[in-house]
Amino acid sequence: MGQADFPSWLAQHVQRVEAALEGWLPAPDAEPVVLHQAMRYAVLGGGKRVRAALVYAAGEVCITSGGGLSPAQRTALDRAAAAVELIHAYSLVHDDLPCMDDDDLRRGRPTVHKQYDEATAMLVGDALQPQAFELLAQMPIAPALIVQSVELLARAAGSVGMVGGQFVDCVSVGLALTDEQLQSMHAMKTGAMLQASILLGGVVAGASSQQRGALEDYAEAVGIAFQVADDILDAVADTATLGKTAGKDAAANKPTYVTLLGLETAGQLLEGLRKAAHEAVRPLGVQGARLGQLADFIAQRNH
Ligand code: GRG
Repeated sequence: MGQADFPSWLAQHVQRVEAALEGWLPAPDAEPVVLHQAMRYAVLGGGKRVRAALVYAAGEVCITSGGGLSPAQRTALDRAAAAVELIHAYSLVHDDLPCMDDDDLRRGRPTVHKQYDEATAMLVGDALQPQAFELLAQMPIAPALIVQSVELLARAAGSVGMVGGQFVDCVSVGLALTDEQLQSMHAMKTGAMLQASILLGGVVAGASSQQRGALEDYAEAVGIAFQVADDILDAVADTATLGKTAGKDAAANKPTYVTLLGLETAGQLLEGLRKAAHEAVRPLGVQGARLGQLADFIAQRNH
């Protein structure tokens, strides 16, 4: 499993989840047509598919038998990967609304409320969320693993995870958060869904307790690394284009890792988290290398 084959592994798995989403989202001519078209617009309009890739990588790592994933496990991973992307897409649609970040562009295209309208955007998010759980419920694996998967994703997406973190973020505008408070907010807002993607891959693949332990340690590092990288990218992009130094969130008076730590220390934190992610998957042996490569991709991405 060399570094060189990572881009083709990633492209292949992005293609897999795209095909899964394309096939499982409601057809564009199914009633109510506009809602279904808007759901497809929200989900199929690009995106790096990092969360789906984490599901696949974690699942594949946990299958140590020579035969690899069974067709049923492969289908279950497709459903789990599509489910996390549906929740993620819903969160972006709602996050872009005027009552939240009020963004006009997402993934290089008009946001859903700009392309359609606000009520449609709200309902798109509302509809994507239950569809994610429908996909999990239909996974062809042991019922006990389905129940664990549903619970895992529900907790990560809810008030002690993504939605809770978004709430804390919304009410923190203009406040001086401590390092711990910022970390906790991001761990909930973005980290929880990334962590759930990793653990979901393990659950679906029937991971042993030793494998689950390694995935948990890896997930903790990657969950934070993603946000630190995002804050650095935001700050660097703004410095290049606008001459500002701390990024869009900072300009909106939202605390970020860069405003709190400075660019250099944030970069050091990111590198430490990247190394911690590699360390965490060491017990998984040679198979763990894929997760290490994915951690590198998340930490070193340029968008
Ligand atoms: C509104 C319920 C609700 C939750 C919103 C995750 C989130 C919570 C909002 C996203 C806001 C945002 C832009 C956060 C920065 C980090 C982040 C999640 C970026 C977008 O994720 P990527 O880079 O996006 O994985 P793609 O488009 O590649 O899927």
